Amino acid sequence: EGIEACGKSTQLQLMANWLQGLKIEVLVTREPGGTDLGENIRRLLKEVNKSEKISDMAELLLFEASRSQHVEEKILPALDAGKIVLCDRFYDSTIVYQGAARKLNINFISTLNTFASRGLVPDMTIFLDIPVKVSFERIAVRQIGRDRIEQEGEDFFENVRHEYLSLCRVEDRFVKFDGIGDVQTIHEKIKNEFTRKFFKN
Ligand code: Z5A
Repeated sequence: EGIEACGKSTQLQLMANWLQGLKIEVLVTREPGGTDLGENIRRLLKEVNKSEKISDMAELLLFEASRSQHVEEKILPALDAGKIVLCDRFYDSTIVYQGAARKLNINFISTLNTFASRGLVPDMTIFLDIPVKVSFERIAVRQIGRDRIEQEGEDFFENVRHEYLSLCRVEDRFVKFDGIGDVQTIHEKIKNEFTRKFFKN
């Protein structure tokens, strides 16, 4: 989890490579997306459509629809098969983006999250923390333009980051890492924490 361009996808792929090197089966997936339906919803949510604004509530329900399909079609079967599921964003993104930033009711979102995910709770949630300024700088050097949500202003992402930091304080499954610094060094720190938590008694 984290604000845009915090390095989630980079670190997730490094973790997948490491685990696969240990002959551990992993499912690498993402939200929104992860299934055909979810990837279609993802396109709808990311595209900038100047003629129609997606309402905040419709946006929330689209994220939850993607999640519901994802959990049923991909995540639960992978867990049943004994795989480790590495997911780029999960329902905490809905708490911070649709709850803290869009200002929809967080208790209601928690209920929807539980419903859409069939009560699943991640064993560990990694939060990569970077300042909003750094996020904007990383997005600016990227070749692709800003998607619909990325076009929100600085205050929006400050609220997102602030809520992630609050979650880190209250949810035991959250582990916070500094997302600034050398990619490999961050990977080593995540790997060490993962090893401590899951591979040592
Ligand atoms: N969203 C929501 O609102 N509600 C929900 O319930 C869910 C999602 C599930 C999904 O976007 C959007 O949906 C997202 C939240 C919302 N919206 N926004 N805005 P996404 O998943 O496609 O993309 P993203 O979350 O915005 O992240 P990203 O752009 O894909 O970036 P990332 O995965 O965090 O980082 P990265 O791709 O690994 O790296 C980004 C760049 O930084 C890249 O050029 C790297 O080379 C560079 N990088 C990575 N690590 C470093 C370090 N350590 N130093 C320097 N540069 C680095």
